[in-house]
Amino acid sequence: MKISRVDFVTSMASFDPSAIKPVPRVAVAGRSNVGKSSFINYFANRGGLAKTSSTPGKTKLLNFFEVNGGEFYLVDLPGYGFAKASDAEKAKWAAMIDNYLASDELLKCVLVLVDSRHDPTALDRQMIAYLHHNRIPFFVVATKADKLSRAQLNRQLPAIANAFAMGRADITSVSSSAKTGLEAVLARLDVMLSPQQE
Ligand SMILES: Nc1nc2c(ncn2[C@@H]2O[C@H](COP(=O)(O)OP(=O)(O)OP(=O)(O)O)[C@@H](O)[C@H]2O)c(=O)[nH]1
Ligand SMILES: [Mg+2]
Repeated sequence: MKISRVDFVTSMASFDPSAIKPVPRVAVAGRSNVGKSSFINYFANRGGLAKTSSTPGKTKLLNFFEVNGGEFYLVDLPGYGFAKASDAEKAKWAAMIDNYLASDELLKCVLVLVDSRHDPTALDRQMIAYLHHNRIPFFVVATKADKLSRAQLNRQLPAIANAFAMGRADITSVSSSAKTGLEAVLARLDVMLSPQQE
């Protein structure tokens, strides 16, 4: 797949399919601060398209980005597990994510981002279990690969796969700051978005 352009379209607090085109959606999910919005900027090759922050809890709405003038949408989701959020805020974000994932009939795939430096959290495992249970295709993308040496990555990626009861081949790693790893993600998306998958 070739990405020629990515444009921000709209933000929503609750999912309204009538506000966007009826084309496939690929959502980007993961813990707060894991690098979802940065990944979207890397994907778009456009810094500043999705708002990022070193402070967790930056993305607070569902943000829709149109790829290649309407081939599909990338959906930047609020992060889960933001420790400093109030219980009310956590519940609101969890409901927003759940409402979206459960109701978008054109959702083709979820990229579950995890930090390559850390073992997955209980919330990450919950997300994977949720996607399994709801039969939503997904794959895991380990972020911030630039923070680890090749040797460390070679240890950490199998550990992450293991924590999710997946194979090592089910995980790819990216660095949005060093701009590495996108090709492998795009190759998987090609498969996920191919008409045979419908
Ligand atoms: N070194 C490095 N830092 C990264 C990378 N990706 C993101 N970051 C940093 O991680 C922090 C969080 O990035 P965001 O993209 O805002 O994370 P997010 O998952 O969208 O966070 P929320 O919207 O709060 O859920 C920022 O300080 C980014 O600069 C990466 O590949 N390498
Ligand atoms: Mg974000």
